[in-house]
Amino acid sequence: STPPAVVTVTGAAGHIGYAALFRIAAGAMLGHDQPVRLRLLELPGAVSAAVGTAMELDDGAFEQLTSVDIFDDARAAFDGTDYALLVGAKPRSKGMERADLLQANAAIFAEQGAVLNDVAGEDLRVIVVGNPANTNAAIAAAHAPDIPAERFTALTRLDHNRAIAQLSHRAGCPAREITRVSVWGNHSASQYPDIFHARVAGRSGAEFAEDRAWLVDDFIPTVARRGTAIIETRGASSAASAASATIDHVHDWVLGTPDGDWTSAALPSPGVYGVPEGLVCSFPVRSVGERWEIVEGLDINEFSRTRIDASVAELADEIAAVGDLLPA
Ligand code: NAX
Repeated sequence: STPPAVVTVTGAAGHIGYAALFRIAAGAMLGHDQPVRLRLLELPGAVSAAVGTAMELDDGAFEQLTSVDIFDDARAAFDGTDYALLVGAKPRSKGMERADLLQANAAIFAEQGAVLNDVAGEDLRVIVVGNPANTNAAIAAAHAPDIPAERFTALTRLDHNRAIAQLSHRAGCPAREITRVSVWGNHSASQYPDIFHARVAGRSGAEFAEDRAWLVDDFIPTVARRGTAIIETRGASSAASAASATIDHVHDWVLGTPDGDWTSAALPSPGVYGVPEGLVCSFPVRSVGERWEIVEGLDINEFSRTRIDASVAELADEIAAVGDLLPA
């Protein structure tokens, strides 16, 4: 029988963790035939909430859920892990500057990267969800010298899915008829959802992009500011959609992207598309043989270039702001 995969979820008692765990247990992430051992990592004050979540997981009687263990110690939670879903992060509090938020989280992810380096399984895959996700992933990778940098990724699949949803409304077609959308850059308001290479129910995405007023004043800002719109409308930040996108990301990484399509994920740049090496930047990607491959050779027009460059400049600024937490 298939040996169980070890999945560690940090911030497991938070909103995204709560929504993700039940779908992971049900097989949505790694497949319905893959047994899973769940490890929940929380801050000491939230351990009781995690224990309650574990009781509910128990009550799901999931066929492939082998065990659920709860930790407030990263070393124990990451020991031998195959998948690290790094969701837990320090939220921005009132009056906190962005630079302070970057620093506080950089410290968390530096430590988690170092611990993963010491104790994680041979075949570790990491997805950072906690914000600022791209830079947190870069910091974790920098503190894990023995793990290939490409194993550290950050979530921009939610932005990708949001772009598909908006385009499907515009085109009046179902989401499944839209392929080859690309999200470039940072998971922030500077991100660039690119439809120039998309296929939309048999038409080219570039046709829709010809309506520049819609593209610039509607589509791009709606996708990039969707998180804020959700907070304003729902009264709480995106949780189930973020959990769903996290599951999509790992699912496609392990089980492959569909033929003829690609998705978006933030990965350490190998120096392609003018993105400096090492910045964790969102690219169009395919998964082949359980490895992300950046879709190369796309023609980047002037409009796209300017927007990609702006988001990449923001990523470079973030890294500069936490520079003292990067190993020399
Ligand atoms: P919650 O505040 O509901 O949950 C976060 C949990 O993490 C808390 O239970 C907290 O105790 C725990 N935690 C904090 N520091 C920890 C640490 N060092 N080790 C272990 N656990 C720790 O937030 P939630 O709504 O679940 O969001 C989690 C993160 O996802 C936030 O940083 C949020 O900004 C980020 N998001 C990222 C998205 C993306 O697309 N990349 C979209 C959704 C979301 O905004």
